[in-house]
Amino acid sequence: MWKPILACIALSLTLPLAAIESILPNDGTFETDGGYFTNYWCDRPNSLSWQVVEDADGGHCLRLELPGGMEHQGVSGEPFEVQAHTTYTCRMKIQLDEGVSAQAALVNCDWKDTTFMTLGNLGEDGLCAVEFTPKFSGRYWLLLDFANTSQDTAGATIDDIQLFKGNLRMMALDSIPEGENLLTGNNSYEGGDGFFSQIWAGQGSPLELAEDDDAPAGCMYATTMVDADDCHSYTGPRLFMDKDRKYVFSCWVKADRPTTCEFITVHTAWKDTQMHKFHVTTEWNRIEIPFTVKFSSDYSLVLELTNRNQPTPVQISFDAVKLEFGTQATPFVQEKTFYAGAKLPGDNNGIFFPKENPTLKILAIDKRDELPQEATCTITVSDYSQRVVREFSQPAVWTKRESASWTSQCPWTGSASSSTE
Ligand SMILES: [Ca+2]
Ligand SMILES: [Ca+2]
Repeated sequence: MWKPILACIALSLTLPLAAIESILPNDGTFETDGGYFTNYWCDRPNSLSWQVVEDADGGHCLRLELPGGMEHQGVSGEPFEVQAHTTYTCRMKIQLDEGVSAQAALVNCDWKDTTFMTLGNLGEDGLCAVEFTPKFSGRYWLLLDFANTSQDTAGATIDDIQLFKGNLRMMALDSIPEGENLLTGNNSYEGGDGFFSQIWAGQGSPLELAEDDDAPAGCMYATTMVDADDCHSYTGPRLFMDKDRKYVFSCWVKADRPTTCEFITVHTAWKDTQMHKFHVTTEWNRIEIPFTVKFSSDYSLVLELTNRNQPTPVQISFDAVKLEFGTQATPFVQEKTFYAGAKLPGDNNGIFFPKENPTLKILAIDKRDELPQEATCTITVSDYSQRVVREFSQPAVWTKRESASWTSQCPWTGSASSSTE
Protein backbone atom coordinates (compact mmCIF):
# COMPACT_ATOMS: atom_id res chain seq x y z
CA MET A 1 0.00 0.00 0.00
CA TRP A 2 1.41 3.40 -0.89
CA LYS A 3 1.06 6.63 0.99
CA PRO A 4 0.11 9.86 -0.75
CA ILE A 5 3.08 12.13 -1.25
CA LEU A 6 1.53 15.49 -1.93
CA ALA A 7 4.78 16.78 -3.22
CA CYS A 8 6.63 18.03 -0.21
CA ILE A 9 10.17 18.66 -1.32
CA ALA A 10 11.49 20.27 1.82
CA LEU A 11 14.69 22.23 1.79
CA SER A 12 17.31 20.75 4.00
CA LEU A 13 17.55 22.87 7.12
CA THR A 14 20.23 20.86 8.87
CA LEU A 15 23.25 23.07 9.12
CA PRO A 16 26.39 22.82 11.21
CA LEU A 17 26.35 25.27 14.10
CA ALA A 18 29.74 26.54 12.97
CA ALA A 19 27.96 28.19 10.03
CA ILE A 20 26.15 30.49 12.46
CA GLU A 21 28.00 33.53 13.70
CA SER A 22 26.37 34.91 16.81
CA ILE A 23 26.37 38.71 17.11
CA LEU A 24 25.69 38.76 20.85
CA PRO A 25 28.42 40.73 22.63
CA ASN A 26 28.68 38.23 25.53
CA ASP A 27 29.07 34.50 25.73
CA GLY A 28 25.73 32.89 24.87
CA THR A 29 26.94 29.53 26.19
CA PHE A 30 27.63 30.87 29.74
CA GLU A 31 30.94 29.01 29.79
CA THR A 32 33.49 31.86 29.78
CA ASP A 33 31.91 34.91 31.39
CA GLY A 34 28.66 35.88 33.09
CA GLY A 35 26.96 35.51 29.72
CA TYR A 36 24.23 37.49 28.06
CA PHE A 37 21.12 38.46 30.11
CA THR A 38 22.91 39.95 33.07
CA ASN A 39 20.84 43.16 33.39
CA TYR A 40 17.40 43.90 34.71
CA TRP A 41 14.74 44.08 32.02
CA CYS A 42 14.36 47.81 31.32
CA ASP A 43 17.06 48.64 33.91
CA ARG A 44 14.72 48.52 36.85
CA PRO A 45 14.76 46.09 39.77
CA ASN A 46 12.32 43.23 39.58
CA SER A 47 11.53 40.17 41.62
CA LEU A 48 13.53 37.81 39.44
CA SER A 49 16.81 36.36 40.48
CA TRP A 50 19.24 34.56 38.22
CA GLN A 51 22.64 32.98 38.29
CA VAL A 52 24.96 30.94 36.17
CA VAL A 53 24.83 27.35 37.45
CA GLU A 54 26.40 24.05 36.50
CA ASP A 55 24.24 21.84 34.30
CA ALA A 56 24.01 18.04 34.25
CA ASP A 57 26.77 17.74 31.62
CA GLY A 58 29.31 19.73 33.65
CA GLY A 59 28.83 22.88 31.55
CA HIS A 60 27.14 26.08 32.62
CA CYS A 61 23.73 27.58 31.98
CA LEU A 62 21.58 30.42 33.26
CA ARG A 63 18.98 29.56 35.89
CA LEU A 64 16.18 31.99 36.73
CA GLU A 65 13.83 31.89 39.71
CA LEU A 66 10.33 33.28 39.10
CA PRO A 67 7.91 33.94 41.98
CA GLY A 68 4.33 32.60 41.69
CA GLY A 69 1.79 34.85 39.92
CA MET A 70 4.53 36.96 38.29
CA GLU A 71 3.87 38.84 35.04
CA HIS A 72 6.13 40.63 32.58
CA GLN A 73 9.49 40.60 34.24
CA GLY A 74 12.72 39.48 32.82
CA VAL A 75 16.30 40.07 31.91
CA SER A 76 18.12 41.90 29.14
CA GLY A 77 21.66 42.10 27.83
CA GLU A 78 24.16 44.44 26.21
CA PRO A 79 23.19 46.40 23.06
CA PHE A 80 24.58 45.48 19.62
CA GLU A 81 24.28 46.92 16.10
CA VAL A 82 21.61 45.71 13.66
CA GLN A 83 20.49 46.80 10.19
CA ALA A 84 16.94 47.82 9.30
CA HIS A 85 14.67 45.50 7.28
CA THR A 86 17.02 42.57 7.75
CA THR A 87 16.03 39.24 9.22
CA TYR A 88 17.67 38.16 12.47
CA THR A 89 17.13 34.90 14.30
CA CYS A 90 17.44 34.33 18.02
CA ARG A 91 17.89 30.70 19.08
CA MET A 92 18.38 29.23 22.48
CA LYS A 93 17.89 26.17 24.64
CA ILE A 94 15.16 26.93 27.12
CA GLN A 95 13.48 24.77 29.76
CA LEU A 96 10.45 26.18 31.51
CA ASP A 97 8.81 24.79 34.64
CA GLU A 98 5.05 24.18 34.72
CA GLY A 99 3.08 27.44 34.50
CA VAL A 100 5.97 29.49 33.07
CA SER A 101 5.91 31.14 29.64
CA ALA A 102 8.65 33.16 27.98
CA GLN A 103 8.86 35.71 25.21
CA ALA A 104 11.88 37.20 23.52
CA ALA A 105 12.00 40.75 22.14
CA LEU A 106 14.48 42.71 20.09
CA VAL A 107 14.25 46.32 21.26
CA ASN A 108 15.98 49.43 20.02
CA CYS A 109 17.59 51.65 22.60
CA ASP A 110 14.91 54.37 22.47
CA TRP A 111 12.05 51.82 22.63
CA LYS A 112 10.53 52.81 19.27
CA ASP A 113 10.66 49.27 17.89
CA THR A 114 9.69 46.39 20.12
CA THR A 115 8.31 43.07 18.97
CA PHE A 116 7.70 40.29 21.46
CA MET A 117 7.86 36.75 20.12
CA THR A 118 6.75 33.74 22.16
CA LEU A 119 9.46 31.16 22.61
CA GLY A 120 7.85 27.93 21.52
CA ASN A 121 8.75 24.27 21.65
CA LEU A 122 12.24 23.03 21.09
CA GLY A 123 13.07 21.90 17.57
CA GLU A 124 14.87 18.69 16.66
CA ASP A 125 18.18 20.35 17.47
CA GLY A 126 16.99 21.11 21.03
CA LEU A 127 16.76 24.84 20.32
CA CYS A 128 13.78 27.13 19.87
CA ALA A 129 14.01 30.00 17.45
CA VAL A 130 12.24 33.30 16.80
CA GLU A 131 12.84 35.74 13.96
CA PHE A 132 12.94 39.53 14.04
CA THR A 133 13.09 42.19 11.35
CA PRO A 134 14.16 45.52 12.92
CA LYS A 135 12.55 48.72 11.60
CA PHE A 136 15.65 50.84 12.17
CA SER A 137 19.41 50.52 11.85
CA GLY A 138 21.27 51.06 15.10
CA ARG A 139 21.65 49.70 18.59
CA TYR A 140 19.21 47.10 19.85
CA TRP A 141 19.24 44.69 22.73
CA LEU A 142 17.61 41.38 23.34
CA LEU A 143 15.38 40.84 26.33
CA LEU A 144 13.52 37.89 27.76
CA ASP A 145 10.14 38.44 29.38
CA PHE A 146 8.59 35.82 31.69
CA ALA A 147 5.26 35.09 33.30
CA ASN A 148 4.56 32.48 35.96
CA THR A 149 0.85 31.69 36.28
CA SER A 150 1.36 29.05 38.96
CA GLN A 151 1.08 29.80 42.71
CA ASP A 152 4.58 28.60 43.46
CA THR A 153 8.04 29.81 42.64
CA ALA A 154 9.14 28.20 39.38
CA GLY A 155 12.23 28.28 37.24
CA ALA A 156 13.59 28.67 33.74
CA THR A 157 16.91 27.39 32.41
CA ILE A 158 18.62 28.94 29.41
CA ASP A 159 21.71 27.99 27.46
CA ASP A 160 23.36 28.35 24.04
CA ILE A 161 21.80 31.68 23.05
CA GLN A 162 22.58 32.73 19.51
CA LEU A 163 21.56 35.80 17.62
CA PHE A 164 22.53 35.79 13.98
CA LYS A 165 21.77 37.64 10.79
CA GLY A 166 19.43 35.81 8.45
CA ASN A 167 17.58 32.63 9.15
CA LEU A 168 18.03 28.96 8.52
CA ARG A 169 15.89 29.10 5.40
CA MET A 170 18.18 31.76 3.98
CA MET A 171 21.24 29.69 4.76
CA ALA A 172 19.65 26.65 3.15
CA LEU A 173 18.81 28.72 0.05
CA ASP A 174 22.40 29.90 -0.17
CA SER A 175 23.55 26.37 -0.82
CA ILE A 176 21.14 25.80 -3.74
CA PRO A 177 22.89 25.96 -7.13
CA GLU A 178 21.63 27.96 -10.12
CA GLY A 179 19.07 26.07 -12.17
CA GLU A 180 17.51 24.35 -9.17
CA ASN A 181 13.86 25.13 -8.43
CA LEU A 182 13.55 27.24 -5.25
CA LEU A 183 9.83 26.62 -4.94
CA THR A 184 8.75 23.81 -2.68
CA GLY A 185 5.79 21.61 -3.42
CA ASN A 186 4.22 20.02 -6.45
CA ASN A 187 5.29 22.53 -9.06
CA SER A 188 3.84 20.56 -11.94
CA TYR A 189 0.41 19.92 -10.37
CA GLU A 190 0.65 16.22 -11.12
CA GLY A 191 -2.12 14.61 -9.13
CA GLY A 192 -2.57 17.36 -6.57
CA ASP A 193 -2.33 20.96 -5.53
CA GLY A 194 1.04 22.65 -5.72
CA PHE A 195 2.65 26.06 -5.34
CA PHE A 196 0.18 28.95 -5.97
CA SER A 197 -2.68 26.89 -4.54
CA GLN A 198 -3.61 29.40 -1.81
CA ILE A 199 -6.02 32.19 -2.67
CA TRP A 200 -4.27 35.54 -2.22
CA ALA A 201 -6.10 38.44 -0.51
CA GLY A 202 -9.49 36.77 -0.93
CA GLN A 203 -9.48 37.23 -4.70
CA GLY A 204 -10.70 34.23 -6.64
CA SER A 205 -11.82 30.66 -6.23
CA PRO A 206 -9.77 27.48 -5.70
CA LEU A 207 -7.68 26.26 -8.61
CA GLU A 208 -8.97 23.26 -10.51
CA LEU A 209 -6.70 20.51 -11.76
CA ALA A 210 -7.09 19.49 -15.38
CA GLU A 211 -5.56 16.70 -17.43
CA ASP A 212 -4.59 16.89 -21.08
CA ASP A 213 -2.44 14.87 -23.49
CA ASP A 214 -0.92 18.09 -24.83
CA ALA A 215 0.07 19.61 -21.48
CA PRO A 216 3.74 20.67 -21.66
CA ALA A 217 4.91 19.29 -18.31
CA GLY A 218 3.25 16.07 -17.22
CA CYS A 219 -0.41 15.53 -18.02
CA MET A 220 -1.85 17.70 -15.23
CA TYR A 221 -2.01 21.47 -14.91
CA ALA A 222 -3.78 24.13 -12.82
CA THR A 223 -6.65 26.10 -14.29
CA THR A 224 -9.38 28.56 -13.34
CA MET A 225 -12.28 30.36 -14.99
CA VAL A 226 -12.05 34.09 -14.27
CA ASP A 227 -15.41 35.86 -14.53
CA ALA A 228 -15.99 39.06 -16.50
CA ASP A 229 -14.31 42.06 -14.86
CA ASP A 230 -12.77 39.84 -12.18
CA CYS A 231 -9.38 38.67 -10.97
CA HIS A 232 -8.11 35.45 -9.36
CA SER A 233 -4.90 35.68 -7.32
CA TYR A 234 -2.88 32.76 -6.01
CA THR A 235 0.14 32.53 -3.76
CA GLY A 236 2.32 29.89 -2.15
CA PRO A 237 4.24 29.61 1.13
CA ARG A 238 6.35 32.65 2.05
CA LEU A 239 9.85 32.51 0.72
CA PHE A 240 13.03 34.17 1.90
CA MET A 241 14.53 36.33 -0.86
CA ASP A 242 17.86 38.08 -0.85
CA LYS A 243 18.31 41.63 -2.21
CA ASP A 244 21.80 40.81 -3.44
CA ARG A 245 20.68 38.03 -5.79
CA LYS A 246 19.00 37.92 -9.19
CA TYR A 247 15.96 35.67 -9.61
CA VAL A 248 14.01 34.44 -12.59
CA PHE A 249 10.48 33.09 -12.47
CA SER A 250 9.13 30.91 -15.27
CA CYS A 251 5.99 28.92 -16.00
CA TRP A 252 3.82 27.60 -18.83
CA VAL A 253 0.58 29.55 -19.39
CA LYS A 254 -2.33 29.58 -21.82
CA ALA A 255 -5.87 30.96 -21.97
CA ASP A 256 -8.92 30.43 -24.16
CA ARG A 257 -8.43 33.95 -25.52
CA PRO A 258 -5.39 36.27 -25.33
CA THR A 259 -5.11 38.19 -22.07
CA THR A 260 -2.59 39.92 -19.80
CA CYS A 261 -1.79 38.72 -16.28
CA GLU A 262 0.70 39.65 -13.56
CA PHE A 263 3.36 38.00 -11.50
CA ILE A 264 3.76 39.99 -8.27
CA THR A 265 6.46 39.86 -5.61
CA VAL A 266 5.18 41.18 -2.26
CA HIS A 267 7.36 41.93 0.75
CA THR A 268 5.49 40.55 3.77
CA ALA A 269 5.54 43.97 5.51
CA TRP A 270 4.36 45.64 2.25
CA LYS A 271 7.54 47.66 1.79
CA ASP A 272 8.32 46.33 -1.66
CA THR A 273 5.63 45.27 -4.12
CA GLN A 274 6.62 44.74 -7.73
CA MET A 275 4.23 43.83 -10.52
CA HIS A 276 5.42 42.12 -13.69
CA LYS A 277 2.90 41.95 -16.52
CA PHE A 278 2.97 39.03 -18.94
CA HIS A 279 0.91 38.13 -21.98
CA VAL A 280 -1.02 34.90 -22.30
CA THR A 281 -1.98 33.44 -25.68
CA THR A 282 -4.24 30.56 -26.70
CA GLU A 283 -1.20 28.26 -27.05
CA TRP A 284 0.95 26.95 -24.20
CA ASN A 285 3.79 29.45 -23.84
CA ARG A 286 6.64 29.54 -21.34
CA ILE A 287 6.93 32.98 -19.76
CA GLU A 288 10.14 34.13 -18.13
CA ILE A 289 10.35 37.03 -15.65
CA PRO A 290 13.74 38.13 -14.25
CA PHE A 291 13.58 40.31 -11.14
CA THR A 292 15.36 41.45 -8.00
CA VAL A 293 13.93 42.49 -4.62
CA LYS A 294 14.72 45.50 -2.41
CA PHE A 295 15.14 43.72 0.95
CA SER A 296 16.60 40.50 2.25
CA SER A 297 13.38 39.31 3.79
CA ASP A 298 10.35 37.06 3.43
CA TYR A 299 8.29 37.55 0.28
CA SER A 300 5.07 36.18 -1.13
CA LEU A 301 4.90 35.36 -4.81
CA VAL A 302 1.51 36.02 -6.35
CA LEU A 303 0.16 34.87 -9.67
CA GLU A 304 -2.63 37.29 -10.56
CA LEU A 305 -4.89 36.01 -13.31
CA THR A 306 -6.78 39.11 -14.37
CA ASN A 307 -9.82 39.70 -16.51
CA ARG A 308 -10.54 43.32 -15.61
CA ASN A 309 -12.59 45.54 -17.93
CA GLN A 310 -13.57 42.48 -19.96
CA PRO A 311 -17.23 41.58 -20.67
CA THR A 312 -16.72 37.78 -20.90
CA PRO A 313 -15.06 35.15 -18.67
CA VAL A 314 -11.67 33.69 -19.55
CA GLN A 315 -10.20 30.28 -18.72
CA ILE A 316 -6.53 30.62 -17.75
CA SER A 317 -4.20 27.66 -17.15
CA PHE A 318 -0.64 27.32 -15.95
CA ASP A 319 1.86 24.60 -15.18
CA ALA A 320 5.47 23.84 -14.24
CA VAL A 321 6.20 26.88 -12.09
CA LYS A 322 9.83 27.53 -11.33
CA LEU A 323 11.87 30.11 -9.46
CA GLU A 324 15.61 29.95 -9.72
CA PHE A 325 18.72 32.03 -9.18
CA GLY A 326 20.06 33.82 -12.27
CA THR A 327 18.77 35.99 -15.11
CA GLN A 328 17.70 33.29 -17.59
CA ALA A 329 15.28 30.48 -16.86
CA THR A 330 16.40 26.91 -17.39
CA PRO A 331 13.94 24.20 -18.47
CA PHE A 332 11.52 22.85 -15.92
CA VAL A 333 12.39 19.31 -14.89
CA GLN A 334 9.65 17.04 -13.66
CA GLU A 335 10.48 15.65 -10.25
CA LYS A 336 10.76 11.86 -10.14
CA THR A 337 8.08 11.53 -7.55
CA PHE A 338 4.91 9.70 -6.92
CA TYR A 339 1.91 11.95 -6.40
CA ALA A 340 -1.54 11.09 -5.13
CA GLY A 341 -4.31 13.42 -4.22
CA ALA A 342 -8.02 13.43 -3.60
CA LYS A 343 -10.55 16.10 -4.48
CA LEU A 344 -13.90 16.25 -2.79
CA PRO A 345 -15.59 19.23 -4.41
CA GLY A 346 -18.31 20.79 -2.28
CA ASP A 347 -19.46 23.99 -0.66
CA ASN A 348 -18.43 23.13 2.92
CA ASN A 349 -14.75 22.18 2.83
CA GLY A 350 -15.28 18.45 2.45
CA ILE A 351 -18.15 18.22 4.92
CA PHE A 352 -21.36 16.82 3.44
CA PHE A 353 -24.91 16.82 4.69
CA PRO A 354 -27.55 14.08 4.35
CA LYS A 355 -29.15 15.18 1.08
CA GLU A 356 -25.89 15.87 -0.72
CA ASN A 357 -24.40 13.25 -2.99
CA PRO A 358 -20.64 13.82 -2.98
CA THR A 359 -18.32 12.59 -5.69
CA LEU A 360 -14.75 11.83 -4.75
CA LYS A 361 -12.09 12.15 -7.41
CA ILE A 362 -8.73 10.54 -6.75
CA LEU A 363 -5.69 11.09 -8.92
CA ALA A 364 -2.32 9.40 -8.82
CA ILE A 365 0.67 10.04 -11.03
CA ASP A 366 3.81 7.94 -10.90
CA LYS A 367 6.94 9.68 -12.16
CA ARG A 368 9.36 7.11 -10.76
CA ASP A 369 11.19 4.75 -13.06
CA GLU A 370 9.48 1.64 -11.77
CA LEU A 371 5.78 1.28 -11.33
CA PRO A 372 4.65 -0.23 -8.04
CA GLN A 373 3.77 -3.90 -8.36
CA GLU A 374 0.76 -3.56 -6.14
CA ALA A 375 -1.16 -0.53 -5.15
CA THR A 376 -4.36 -0.05 -3.26
CA CYS A 377 -6.54 2.98 -2.87
CA THR A 378 -8.21 3.22 0.51
CA ILE A 379 -11.07 5.59 1.20
CA THR A 380 -11.82 6.44 4.81
CA VAL A 381 -15.08 8.13 5.73
CA SER A 382 -15.19 9.96 9.04
CA ASP A 383 -18.07 11.63 10.78
CA TYR A 384 -17.94 15.18 12.09
CA SER A 385 -16.17 14.01 15.27
CA GLN A 386 -13.42 12.39 13.17
CA ARG A 387 -14.61 8.88 14.02
CA VAL A 388 -14.09 6.46 11.16
CA VAL A 389 -17.51 5.26 10.05
CA ARG A 390 -16.54 3.43 6.90
CA GLU A 391 -13.41 2.29 5.11
CA PHE A 392 -13.08 0.49 1.83
CA SER A 393 -10.29 -0.29 -0.64
CA GLN A 394 -9.91 -0.96 -4.30
CA PRO A 395 -6.87 -1.88 -6.40
CA ALA A 396 -5.08 0.83 -8.35
CA VAL A 397 -4.89 0.53 -12.12
CA TRP A 398 -2.15 2.37 -13.97
CA THR A 399 -2.76 3.47 -17.54
CA LYS A 400 0.01 3.67 -20.10
CA ARG A 401 0.42 7.38 -19.31
CA GLU A 402 1.61 6.38 -15.89
CA SER A 403 -1.35 7.96 -14.25
CA ALA A 404 -4.33 6.44 -12.53
CA SER A 405 -7.60 8.01 -11.54
CA TRP A 406 -10.84 6.94 -9.94
CA THR A 407 -14.09 8.73 -9.58
CA SER A 408 -16.09 7.31 -6.74
CA GLN A 409 -19.68 8.09 -5.99
CA CYS A 410 -19.80 8.07 -2.22
CA PRO A 411 -22.30 5.44 -1.05
CA TRP A 412 -23.16 6.82 2.36
CA THR A 413 -25.35 9.25 4.15
CA GLY A 414 -24.31 11.64 6.86
CA SER A 415 -21.42 14.07 6.91
CA ALA A 416 -18.12 12.76 5.65
CA SER A 417 -14.56 13.61 4.81
CA SER A 418 -12.00 11.46 3.08
CA SER A 419 -8.35 10.58 2.75
CA THR A 420 -6.35 8.32 0.48
CA GLU A 421 -3.56 5.86 1.03
CA1 LIG B 1 26.48 26.23 28.45
CA1 LIG C 1 2.06 19.46 -14.97
